[in-house]
Amino acid sequence: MSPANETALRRSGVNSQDLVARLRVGDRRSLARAISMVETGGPQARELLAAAYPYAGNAHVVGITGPPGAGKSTLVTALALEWRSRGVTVGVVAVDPTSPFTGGAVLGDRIRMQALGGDPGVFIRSMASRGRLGGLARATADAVAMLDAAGFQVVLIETVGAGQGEVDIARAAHTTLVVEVPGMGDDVQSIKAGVLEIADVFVVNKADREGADKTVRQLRAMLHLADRQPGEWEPPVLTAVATTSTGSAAIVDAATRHLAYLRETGLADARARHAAERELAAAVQELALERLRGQAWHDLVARIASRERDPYGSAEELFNALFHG
Ligand SMILES: Nc1nc2c(ncn2[C@@H]2O[C@H](COP(=O)(O)OP(=O)(O)O)[C@@H](O)[C@H]2O)c(=O)[nH]1
Ligand SMILES: [Mg+2]
Repeated sequence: MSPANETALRRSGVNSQDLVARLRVGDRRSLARAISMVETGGPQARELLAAAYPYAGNAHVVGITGPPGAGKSTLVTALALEWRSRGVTVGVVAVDPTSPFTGGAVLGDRIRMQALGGDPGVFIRSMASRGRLGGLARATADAVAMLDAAGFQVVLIETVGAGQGEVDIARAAHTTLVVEVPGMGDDVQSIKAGVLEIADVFVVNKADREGADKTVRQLRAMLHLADRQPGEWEPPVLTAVATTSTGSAAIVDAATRHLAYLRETGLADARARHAAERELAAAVQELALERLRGQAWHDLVARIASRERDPYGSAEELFNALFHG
C-alpha cells in the first residue's frame, strides 16, 4: 500500500480487509458502507475491491432492462421472491433513478416490496453517484462485486432504457432480461437494435393488458430472422404480470437455463476473460489518470486547447515522465 493510501485509510478509520471480513459474515451495515465506498471510487474503493476480489465471481448476475414504466422494479420484486422461495439469496442494484427502491413508489409498489423487507437473504441498493470516473457502469459493476463477495447467489441489476450506458451495464450481467409491454407499436423498429443484441430472455410484462399475444408474436418473428449457429442460445419470449407474480417461475427457470448454457458451452469462461480484460484496462486508465493529473496536466490541457501542443505527443511526454522520471 502506498503511504498516501495508508493515510487515507487511517483518516477514515476503515480497514478494507476487516470490512470485507464483516460483510462476508452477513453484516449488512458493512456491506452498505462498502457499496458506498466503491460508488465514490478512488484509492479506498480500489483497496476494498482488491480485498473482496477473491470472494466474488460466484453470483449469477442478471440484468433487467427496458423502458420506464415497463414494470422492471415490480418484476425485480417478483423475481426476488421467486428466487427466495427456492432458497436462493438475492442482491438487487437499482440503477433506475425513478425506481421505487429509491423512494418513487406508489403505495401498491411499496406494499409488494415490503414482502422483501426484513429478509436477511435479500439486500437492495440504489445507485446514487454519477460523478465517478469511469461512470455509472463501473460503479454498478463494483457494487455487484460487493454483493457477490457478500455471498448473494443471484444479483439483479435494474437499469432503464437502451442507451450505451445500459449496454455497458448489461455487460456486467451473465443474463439480460429485456422487458417490453404490449402495444409497443406495430413497428419492429420501436425495439432498439442495441437491446436486441443484449437480450437473453424477453419478458412481455403487463400481459393482463390487451395486445400481449401480438407483442410476443412480433418479438418471436423478429428473433427468427436472426442468424444463429446450431446450438446457439435462442432468447425465449415469455409473458408476465409482475404485479401478481404471474410468470416469475418461468422467467427464473429461463435465466437459470441460460446460465447453464453459458457454462456448458464455455461461454461463461470466455465472458469472464473479456470482463477481466475490460477491468484491467479500466483500472490502468483510472490509475494512470489519477497519477498524471498534476500541474503539468493542466498546463498541457491549456496548450492543447490553443493548438500549441497536440494530445498524442503530450500523452507520450506525460508517460515518459511517469515511468522514467
Ligand atoms: N397492469 C399491470 N401493471 C403493472 C404490471 N407490472 C407493473 N405494473 C405497474 O406499472 C407501473 C410501473 O412499474 P415499475 O415497476 O415502477 O416500472 P419500471 O419503471 O419499469 O421500474 C406501476 O404502477 C406498477 O404497479 C403488470 O404486470 N400489469
Ligand atoms: Mg424501476
